[in-house]
Amino acid sequence: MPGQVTIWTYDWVPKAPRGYVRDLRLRWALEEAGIGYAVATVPFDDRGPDHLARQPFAQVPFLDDGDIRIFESGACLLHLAEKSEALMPREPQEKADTLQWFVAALNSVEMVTVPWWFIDMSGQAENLLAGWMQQRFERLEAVLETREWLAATCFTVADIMMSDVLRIPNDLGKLENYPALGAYVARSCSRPAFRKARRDQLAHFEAADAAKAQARN
Ligand SMILES: N[C@@H](CCC(=O)N[C@@H](CS)C(=O)NCC(=O)O)C(=O)O
Repeated sequence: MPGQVTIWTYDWVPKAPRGYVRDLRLRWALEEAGIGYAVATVPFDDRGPDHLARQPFAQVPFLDDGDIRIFESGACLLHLAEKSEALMPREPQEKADTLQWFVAALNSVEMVTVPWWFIDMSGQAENLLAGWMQQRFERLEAVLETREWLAATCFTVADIMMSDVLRIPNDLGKLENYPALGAYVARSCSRPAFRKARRDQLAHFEAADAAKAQARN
């Protein structure tokens, strides 16, 4: 459908990742921008060639925007940011600030936090990435002690990405020694757009549970 924005996610996931599946980043951005969207699904259990044709690692999310198809949550968010100043200012320096912090969220913070988290989940006594992750948090703490949002003087898509990246360490208690970071995540996650995005994702997977239960009966 021309102009229709569709977020693709899984039809179902286990309980643990609910509320964290990265389609939430796209939902959040679209809610912030006030752009309507639909949600479509691919099977979680049986990832076939149609899914691989859209996302070569058989992951989610990916996005349709009319005839445009795009995968990687970061690429999808930057694509959406082109559609709305609510996500990225148009003034050149403010736009550059937004882009640098957006990439820093992925390439300097998430590239440490996700491997740290996987090692943490494996139950290893010592997590060799802990010190590196703390260094990143210390530097970011110094930045966020001085301002409300990362780029420009307003909330941008860089804050969606950075806050979402920080949510997992925050929820695991790893930001307790970083009050500015903790307050930043709380500030971001208290936004109505985030709350709706999270609520809708949880409802999506709860509906999938109900459909599965009905199919069994
Ligand atoms: N870099 C990718 C990562 C996507 C990703 O890790 N997706 C998760 C859900 S949040 C997934 O599909 N996990 C299942 C898997 O990797 O098999 C992005 O940001 O879109």
